[in-house]
Amino acid sequence: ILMGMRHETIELMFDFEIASQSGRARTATFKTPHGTVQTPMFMPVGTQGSVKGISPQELLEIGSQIILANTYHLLLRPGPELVAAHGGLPGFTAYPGPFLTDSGGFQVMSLGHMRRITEEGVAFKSHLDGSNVFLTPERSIEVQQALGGDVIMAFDECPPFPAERTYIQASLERTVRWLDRCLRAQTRDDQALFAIVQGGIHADLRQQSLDATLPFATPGFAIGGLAVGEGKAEMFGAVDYTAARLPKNKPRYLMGVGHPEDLVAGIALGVDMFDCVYPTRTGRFGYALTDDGRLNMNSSAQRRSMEPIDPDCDCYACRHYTRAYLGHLLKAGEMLAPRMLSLHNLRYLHRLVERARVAIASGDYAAWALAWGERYFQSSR
Ligand code: PRF
Ligand code: ZN
Repeated sequence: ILMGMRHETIELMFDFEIASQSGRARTATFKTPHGTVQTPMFMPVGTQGSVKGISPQELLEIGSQIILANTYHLLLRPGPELVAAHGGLPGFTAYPGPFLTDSGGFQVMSLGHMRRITEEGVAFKSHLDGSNVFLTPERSIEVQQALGGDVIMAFDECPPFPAERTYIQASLERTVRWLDRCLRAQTRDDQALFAIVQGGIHADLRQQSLDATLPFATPGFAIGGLAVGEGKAEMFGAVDYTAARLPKNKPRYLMGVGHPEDLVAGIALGVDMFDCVYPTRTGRFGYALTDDGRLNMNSSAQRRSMEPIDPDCDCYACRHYTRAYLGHLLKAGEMLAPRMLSLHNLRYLHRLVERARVAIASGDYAAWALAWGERYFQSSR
C-alpha cells in the first residue's frame, strides 16, 4: 500500500508534459522538486559533484538544467554522510537546480578492480585505496537517497562489448530483479527512480528487457548498455528499437551519449535526455565544438585567427576571446583555456538541443536535422 501511495505522489511531482511533436521527436517539460526542465536536454557530467572547471553560476548562465553526479565516486569519497550533512548535492555543491545520480553499477565495471558480480550485488576494490566495497541495489538506493538527486537510477549491469548473448541475457534478467529490489528499497517520495533497459545490440534481448521492465511503470526509462564500443549503426539500431517501445508519456534517457551528431539522431528517435563527458573532456584537450565540426584549437592556424570560436555562440569565451588568444593559453598551459573550451562546448550542446526544440515545435525536425548534418559533416577540419 505504501509503495502504491509513493508511486502516486512521485507521478504527480515528476509530471512530464509533451508540448510538441515532429515525427518521433518531441519537446516536453519535466517537473522535478528542484525545478522544471525542458526536453530534449543535455546533462553536463559532474562526477565528483563538480562539472570540471565550471562554477554553478556559469552552469546556470549557459542553460544547464540537470547535473549528473556519480554514486560510485561520491560513495568512495567523500562518503554519502558528508553530502547528506550539507542537505544533499544542492547544499554540498551550491548548484541549486536538479541533479541526477547514476547508480554506480556502470562505474564499478569501468573503474573498480577485482570485481565479482553475484545475485546479491557487486564486490570490488576501490580504485582510490584498494579497500573492499560491496554495492547492492539496496545500498545504491540508500546512497542515492543520501546524495539527494531529483532523479536516481536503478542499480543495473552494463555488460562489456562484445559479450556473449547468453551472458547479456542472464545479465538483463538480473538487472530486472535488481530493479525490483531498488524499488522496494526506496523510502523517499521526492526522487524519481528511473529503470534501465539493457539487452546489448540484440533486438530480441532488448524486447525481453522491455517486457520485464515496463510493468514496473517507473517515472522514466533509460536506455543503457550502449556507447560501449559497438558501431554507431548498431547503437542507433538498438536506440531505434528500444525508444519506439518505451511509453510515450514518460521521459527517455540515453545513458552516456553524446556527441553532437548523436544528440541530433537520438532526438529524431524520440530520446529526451542525454549525458556525456565528451564536451568537457574534449574541451580540456583543446577542442571546440561548432556547426562546422570540431576545431582543434591547438593547431597553429587557430593561433593566428582573430575570430571567436563561433560567431553564433553567446558563451563568455565567444563574446570576449579570439581563437588566437585561446590557442595561446593552451600552448602556455594556462588553466583558463580548458575552462573556457569546456564552457563553450557545454553551451554548444545546450544551444544544439535548444535549436532542436525550436525545430520540433515548428513541425519539421527532420529538415532541420538534415541541414545541420550537411554542414557539420561537410567540414574537413
Ligand atoms: N548503466 C548505467 N549507467 C550508464 C550506462 C549503463 O548502461 C551507460 C551505457 N553506456 C552509461 N552510463 N547505470
Ligand atoms: Zn562559445
